[in-house]
Amino acid sequence: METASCLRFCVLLFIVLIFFARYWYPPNKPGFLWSSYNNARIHPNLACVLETQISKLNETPLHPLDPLTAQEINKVRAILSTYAPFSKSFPQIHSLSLDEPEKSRVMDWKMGDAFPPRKASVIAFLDGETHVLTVDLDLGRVTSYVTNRSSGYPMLSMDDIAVASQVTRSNQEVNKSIMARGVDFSNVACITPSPGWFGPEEEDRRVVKVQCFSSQGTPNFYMRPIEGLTVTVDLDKREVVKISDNGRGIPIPKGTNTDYRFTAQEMPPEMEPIGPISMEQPEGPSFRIEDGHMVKWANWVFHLKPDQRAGLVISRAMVRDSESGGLRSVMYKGFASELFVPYMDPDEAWYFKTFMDEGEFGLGATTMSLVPLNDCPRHSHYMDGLFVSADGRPYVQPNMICVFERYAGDVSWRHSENPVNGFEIREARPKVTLVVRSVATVGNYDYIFDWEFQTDGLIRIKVGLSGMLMVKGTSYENVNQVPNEYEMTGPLVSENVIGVVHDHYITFHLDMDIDGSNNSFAKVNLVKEKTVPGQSPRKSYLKAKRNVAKTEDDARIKLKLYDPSEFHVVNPSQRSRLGNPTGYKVVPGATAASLLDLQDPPQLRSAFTNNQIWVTLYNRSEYWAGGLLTYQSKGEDTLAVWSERNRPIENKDIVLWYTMGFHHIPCQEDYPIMPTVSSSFDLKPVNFFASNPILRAMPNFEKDLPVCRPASSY
Ligand SMILES: *[C@@H]1O[C@H](CO)[C@@H](O)[C@H](O)[C@H]1NC(C)=O
Ligand SMILES: *[C@@H]1O[C@H](CO)[C@@H](O)[C@H](O)[C@H]1NC(C)=O
Ligand SMILES: *[C@@H]1O[C@H](CO)[C@@H](O)[C@H](O)[C@H]1NC(C)=O
Ligand SMILES: *[C@@H]1O[C@H](CO)[C@@H](O)[C@H](O)[C@H]1NC(C)=O
Ligand SMILES: [Cu+2]
Repeated sequence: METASCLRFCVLLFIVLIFFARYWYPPNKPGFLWSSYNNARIHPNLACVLETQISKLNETPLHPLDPLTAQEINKVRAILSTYAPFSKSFPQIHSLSLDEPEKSRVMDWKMGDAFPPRKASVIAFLDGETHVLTVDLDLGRVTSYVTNRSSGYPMLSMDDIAVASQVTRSNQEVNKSIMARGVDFSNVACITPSPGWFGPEEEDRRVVKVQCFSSQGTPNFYMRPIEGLTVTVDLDKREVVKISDNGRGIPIPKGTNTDYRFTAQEMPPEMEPIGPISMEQPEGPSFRIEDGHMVKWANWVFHLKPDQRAGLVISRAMVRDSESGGLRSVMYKGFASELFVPYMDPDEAWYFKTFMDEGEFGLGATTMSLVPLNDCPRHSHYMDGLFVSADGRPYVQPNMICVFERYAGDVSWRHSENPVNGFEIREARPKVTLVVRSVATVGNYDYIFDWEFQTDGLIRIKVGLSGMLMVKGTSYENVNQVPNEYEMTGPLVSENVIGVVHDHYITFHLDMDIDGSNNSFAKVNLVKEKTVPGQSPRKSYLKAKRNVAKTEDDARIKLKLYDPSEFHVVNPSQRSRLGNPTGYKVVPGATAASLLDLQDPPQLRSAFTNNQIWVTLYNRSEYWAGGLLTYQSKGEDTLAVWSERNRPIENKDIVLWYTMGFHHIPCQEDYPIMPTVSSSFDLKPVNFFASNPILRAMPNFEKDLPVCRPASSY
């Protein structure tokens, strides 16, 4: 029986593996030793299965939160083209996505009910003006619009990036400067860093910086900067407004051994080979994705969708009560709201590198297809994004999210009992989780976003950083040539290459709805108590003191190791059998805080990183921590500004914001591509369940796990 089921999968796999073998290991690859090593890893008789579940885009929405369909996007485009302000020329579309219905409408909606009106939220740009519009698809017209909402501009479109690159390449002065450094123009790759905002000089027009690299001899051009050459391009006039060129004496790093592609490796790794490895699921995965977007797994149900700006959005996350079996609300909506990456170098070619990658470039827009079996394991389900290009037409971003079950060999709970007490007990339960993953590749950097759901009710949000450092060219080849190492803005990571010190901050919008919308935020502070003489042999102990935040001011949290607290979102009107309010706590992981001057322009724009935790009153206009229009913004529309209103937040519909931070001092191992560095934080039930919700979880039994072996051994 077991053998038969293994064999069934085997045939399919065999075919797929042959295909893969041709793809991964081209027959004419150089390096004899290495290719025979590779071939040893292809075992044509292995009995397992490769099963890629390809998503199908819905033709009609099936849930009020479902993204706009291709038909709906086309309809919005048609409505916009007859809209009076756009009658002369169609604007550039920088964002076009579902305008979600009011929360209460979504929460009341049940399968089979009529839909709340389908609306689109559009950010368009025409003749120097930003138009923020709402289009009602049922009424067939624009129902609300504003122009120039705040200082900033919309997310760059792919067209903008193409324009910037083309304008730069056709500039004679740039051409001359690049040729003067001995770089052949056909081997030049340019990137388009956003300019940030640094006062009046670049205000009132959309600009982008352009910097170029030599791609001669390597696809990893990031490691070969043409240092000091920065071109400022006006995106709308399509012209160069400034060229700063002060790095001519700096050599372009050689870029030897920087090609990271598997096919370019000529030597095997210096280690014992690891055999093929994968998780077995003899009966296939246990999750379902219904109607394209509803994910159902174990005790969890949630809505999942791709988003051009946020990457992925989790909505209506509900967990089944371990006693009653009823579904209970945990989180109405969760997503990465902004990503701030300031580089620590005041030079002319570096000072502006203070990216707000999400509002400036988009985490979904920069997401590319995941690599099966490597980005996501076997049995993953892949979901496509349907996004909108600058001309207002839909396009598919294929396989941009994957969903899979993870068994990493961990234990979800266990105990063994010492026989001295009269019991011979060894109980352990395997930990299986469900992961939702997408990876944004914002230029050189890759951000791996994981939302991991556990059966004990915990949600772990994890971000992994990989890809390429943004490096700076230098004339130094060795630290012994450097008169004063502290004068460099980062360590030497290769000859003529400095890895500039920088930070990464990812701010999450977490609209917690614990058993309903009206929640409170409580700090549970550990306080050191001292005993009075004679009371106890102890001198000191800790007590937990609960403080419920009344206003937004009370909920701005800076983490402190020596003044620790837990941070609970509770529903004060939903009490457990014991009278405790039901809740979830946010549990910070390894993190970092921004140390920039609070008045430094990048920090003003990213003031949402001034605290690690904030709680705000729910407001459907307050989704993007760095503001709706982030590009070149001055910081008047950030989470920090909203929180200043100091609204009451006790027993209200509230939103929790958490910022995860990384300080990054590069090192040699980050060159030429970084091994993933990650951090996470948890949303963990606290007095939410009556007791351990996975007490009755099943152990693994040998009989349920047939072992796949090479077919020749049967
Ligand atoms: C919007 O900004 C543009 C460019 O700065 C300006 O010409 C226009 O008058 C502004 N429109 C409004 C309504 O403020
Ligand atoms: C750069 O300048 C050289 C010499 O003037 C010219 O031959 C070449 O076509 C130019 N390249 C581009 C891309 O404009
Ligand atoms: C939440 O509280 C408000 C009063 O602050 C009340 O009007 C509203 O009905 C409550 N909502 C729910 C879902 O209980
Ligand atoms: C909701 O947010 C917008 C944008 O920040 C703001 O203008 C509006 O006053 C807010 N509404 C409330 C009730 O706070
Ligand atoms: Cu980094």
